Amino acid sequence: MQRVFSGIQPSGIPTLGNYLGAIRNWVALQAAHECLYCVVDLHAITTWQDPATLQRQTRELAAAIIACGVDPDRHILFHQSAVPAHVRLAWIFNCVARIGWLNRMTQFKDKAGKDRENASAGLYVYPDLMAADILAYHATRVPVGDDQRQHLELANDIAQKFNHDYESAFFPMIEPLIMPEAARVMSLRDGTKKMSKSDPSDQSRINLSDDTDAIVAKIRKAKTDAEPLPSEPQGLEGRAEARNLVGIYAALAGTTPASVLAEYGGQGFAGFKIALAELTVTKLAPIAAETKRLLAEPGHIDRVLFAGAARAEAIADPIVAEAERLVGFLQRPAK
Ligand code: AQP
Repeated sequence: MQRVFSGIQPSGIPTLGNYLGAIRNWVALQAAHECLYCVVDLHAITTWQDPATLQRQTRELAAAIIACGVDPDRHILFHQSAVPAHVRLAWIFNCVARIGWLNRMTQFKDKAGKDRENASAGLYVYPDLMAADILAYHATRVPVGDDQRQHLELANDIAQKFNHDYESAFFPMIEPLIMPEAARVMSLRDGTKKMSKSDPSDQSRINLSDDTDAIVAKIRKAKTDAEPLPSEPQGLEGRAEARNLVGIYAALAGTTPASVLAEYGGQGFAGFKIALAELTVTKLAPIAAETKRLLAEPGHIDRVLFAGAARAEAIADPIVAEAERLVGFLQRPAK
């Protein structure tokens, strides 16, 4: 059975983008894979996180992932900081990856913005830690949103260079699993910007914890243009906001933009937005309710995460110990 690894940062409340681009696929993959899903708190602190908020968001995110349908008994759900193998391997990968490779990462450029000199060193080497997250488990299948494709290519470059430098075939190649519909959900305020849980504007995103009123209001106010919806997907060219809303509808309904437009093409946005809000509420309300229920039981989420971490460590430890042996680090003597 192939091993799947994927992670999500506790840097805010998970959004519809995280759900459609990642978590929904995580749930589906459980049927035929061995899955490790990780709340990547080490990644989150590459940008400033208030400590108390980080703790709360780590629990809330884990609860939301379970509420979406990830099964922490049959698969493994854990938080990254509880498994030191990630950092051990990331350091080796910092020494394998080339500065020129990291310089090409568009996510660093986006997140660091104009003030690059003031970005954390952690943000710069983020892709090395991400490669370690996956390769510490010899995972080969990684479900991510389209925005993470470049990082996975870099992870494969790192694996290849490690294998070459240390004359081994130790690390396998990774295959990104990117679902075509709504692989990239965009901001409700700007169709050219990704929907992000850390966007300063709450109106730009739908949070998995939003109630019906909030969802309806955000979709009603979502930016659109003055034209009616086109009858075919080609008509969405150059209309980023319209394309985004149609893409979200198609992804939530499990259909294609073409069939959404076959139904709504020629109409204005008002009616379409009502239908989209209804669909979104139907899909997200049960998730929000279950998240709330899970969080009401004190200590439960922590117990789930630490139990997952112990099982994750049992897989990662021998793999990372072997990487360290290949590098030339002394091995712990047998007792
Ligand atoms: N807008 C999106 N559309 C599709 N997929 C998305 N993902 C995130 N945003 C979208 C996918 O969610 C997974 C987890 O992402 P992450 O939390 O590790 O980091 P991110 O990609 O940087 O997500 P955010 O929401 O934008 O977080 P912040 O605001 O903290 O930077 C990934 O698989 C990602 O593709």
